[in-house]
Amino acid sequence: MSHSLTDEQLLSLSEQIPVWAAELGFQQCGIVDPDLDSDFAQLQAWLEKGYHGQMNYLADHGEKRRKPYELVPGSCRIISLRMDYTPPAFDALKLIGQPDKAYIARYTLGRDYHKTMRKRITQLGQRIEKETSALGYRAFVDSAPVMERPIAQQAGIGWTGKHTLILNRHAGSYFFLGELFIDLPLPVAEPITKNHCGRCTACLDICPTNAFIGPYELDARRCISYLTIEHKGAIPLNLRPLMGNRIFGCDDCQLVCPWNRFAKLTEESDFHPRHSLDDVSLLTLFAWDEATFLKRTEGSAIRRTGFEGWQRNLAIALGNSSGGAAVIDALKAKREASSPLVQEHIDWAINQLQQNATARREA
Ligand code: B12
Ligand code: SF4
Ligand code: SF4
Repeated sequence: MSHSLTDEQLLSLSEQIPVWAAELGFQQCGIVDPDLDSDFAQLQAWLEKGYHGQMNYLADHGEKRRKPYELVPGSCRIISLRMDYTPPAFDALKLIGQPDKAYIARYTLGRDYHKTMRKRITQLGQRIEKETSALGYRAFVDSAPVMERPIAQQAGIGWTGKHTLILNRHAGSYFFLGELFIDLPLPVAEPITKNHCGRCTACLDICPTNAFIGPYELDARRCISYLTIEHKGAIPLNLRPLMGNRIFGCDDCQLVCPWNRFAKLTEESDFHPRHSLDDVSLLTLFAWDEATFLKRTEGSAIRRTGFEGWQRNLAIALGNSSGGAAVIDALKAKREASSPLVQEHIDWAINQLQQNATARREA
């Protein structure tokens, strides 16, 4: 769609967009005409090393990742948007230290962010359209082949931390990213070129599964977030004891980051915990049947792992728990009706608990 706005009108619009974005619940936004050539080369090198595991979709649509405007013909700018998600009254470190409770990553305790974000980004598009009368636009959150992090960095949202996430000096890293592709040649933001990680290596050192090859390089196949959400099938035996009670996602590399002292609590009620998922025992969740799982995870990103993945993850966490007769009984009771994959993880858990109990007796 062609536009008839003067440079002055485009400038004034670019100043107005952050105001509308804030009204829609975004904490930050930046307009960018991205150059992704070097990021794309890094992505290719990462894929060639096989660090993506089963996430084959990351290798699809190569050219569209490098030249994002091909996704939305006619578009010539991207508005990158940030929405904070830290839920209130959630003591993550305390929860990780309680082996009989479930740890679910803080980004997914409430409503699926894809839904909330996409709706708001589309509303931003509608707001701009109202002002300009003719606009071509499209909203993206996570799902499409869009390299969201380098785009956010070039849009001035933050820098890439050694844990590979985007970080902001005033907001830490607990936020989602989304994009609005538009066909107006708006003035662009200053990219963030300064990296404020300095000599810190806290995120690399804390990772429970040693998933970082080095700064800025993650072997997703070892990352608990990948294992619990994206990976289908059996979890490698050597990684299971290292997963602790993390049954969906992982926050450790962000929890230790000094910049997250500046993260603000979200006022977005969609991201507040549902069904007490921020304080629930492993046994309570393991007792859910498939119907309960589907009901309690309605509208939540947790559905992505599926009921079988959910039970598999819980069986591992129970194997890492403090155990006792109730846990062993629950594992045995579920075994019969479970899939072969879950049965194998249940057997591992029982064996693990028995070995731990023997070791404790002998100590
Ligand atoms: C695949 C994916 C994953 C995978 C792989 C993660 C990864 N690091 O790549 C898994 C399942 C493990 C994952 C986990 C998580 N994810 Co994720 N994920 C994605 C997704 C869909 C694609 C990311 C991607 O392209 N990875 C491929 C690799 C190669 O890209 P990369 O690491 O960014 O590499 C770039 C840079 O690091 C740089 N680079 C590479 N090497 C080097 C070397 C040097 C020296 C330098 C300077 C740079 C550099 O170039 C690369 C290309 O741009 C994005 C959404 C999207 N469409 O972008 C969300 C996204 C990145 N995830 C997100 C979140 C919230 C998470 C989790 C925190 C969730 C959780 N709590 O469990 C964890 C964090 C784990 C971690 N430390 O990264 C958010 C991050 C928001 C933010 N603040 O940055 C995103 C943007 C989703 C969203 N819309 O909000 N995720
Ligand atoms: S999310 Fe957890 S497992 Fe993945 S890199 Fe960060 S600390 Fe390691
Ligand atoms: S923990 Fe340290 S190295 Fe890691 S992202 Fe934060 S500041 Fe950077």
